[in-house]
Amino acid sequence: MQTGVLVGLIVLAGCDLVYGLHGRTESPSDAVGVDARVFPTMGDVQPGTCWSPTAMPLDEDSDTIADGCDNCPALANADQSDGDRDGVGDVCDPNPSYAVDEIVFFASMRTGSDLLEWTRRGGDWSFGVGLDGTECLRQTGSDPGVALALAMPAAIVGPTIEVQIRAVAPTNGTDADYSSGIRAMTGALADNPDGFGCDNFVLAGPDQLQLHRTAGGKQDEIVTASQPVGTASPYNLRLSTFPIVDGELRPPRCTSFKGTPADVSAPEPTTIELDVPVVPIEARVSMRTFALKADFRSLVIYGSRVGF
Ligand SMILES: [Ca+2]
Ligand SMILES: [Ca+2]
Ligand SMILES: [Ca+2]
Repeated sequence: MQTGVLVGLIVLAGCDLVYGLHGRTESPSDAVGVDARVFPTMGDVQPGTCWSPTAMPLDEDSDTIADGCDNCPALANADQSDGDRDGVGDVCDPNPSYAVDEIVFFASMRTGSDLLEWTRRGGDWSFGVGLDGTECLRQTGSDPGVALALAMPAAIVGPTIEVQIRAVAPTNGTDADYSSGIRAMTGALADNPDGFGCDNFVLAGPDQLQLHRTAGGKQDEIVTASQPVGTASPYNLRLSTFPIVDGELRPPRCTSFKGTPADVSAPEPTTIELDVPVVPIEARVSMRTFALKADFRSLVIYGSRVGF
């Protein structure tokens, strides 16, 4: 995707404040730190509408719908069902009952050029043939104990990040702390800015999914108990910064499930929620590894049409 197109999409994501035909009018009753908001429950995106203004002829999920016209480009959904008509298919919609979501970025990782404009914060990021025999984004850096990140150039409002990751090998041999994951960064581009991260810790015992918060350029303590998710490589990882539940904004949430996107019919989800204040967020998205080589596939970023 070209820079101008991406920036344009992001601008649209942040400025479309009047989207939606039918909204809830009641205020959240028990949310802490959440202002009264109106979230539309029905949009007006017509079936078959292409979300990308540029042609994306590949079909990542092999459901016969080309990526740029697929309302879930990384998950097979030939019927394109979209109950709230916001343009994001039911099976991948971060908020399927509220017409607030949109696809703002997708990279199949098969073309080798999808992420060339992103900023590299260490690591050896390159496109190549991964362990599954297909093209992917590979982080093969050998820096021990260093977060190796690739960050997108501009911020998105209320991002949900979804990616398929396959951990490959540790790079420091003995450290038990190997991880790969995604992050919504609310600070300036730095090695470890403020924001929320969702990592899967692997190769040192049972895989664990952890949602953590960073602040002041330093990673805080893990703010939720980790949960084992079994052997999960490859696994799909999703970080929703502000999911909407029963009409209220909820804290960030990590979800992970095993298998390829085509296996989503039988996911094994693990959901973790944080008891942290819900605040407006406009964040950059990054992918990262820590002392770990990994293959990344099928990056989807959803933005919010709701003005925070
Ligand atoms: Ca498709
Ligand atoms: Ca699809
Ligand atoms: Ca939808």
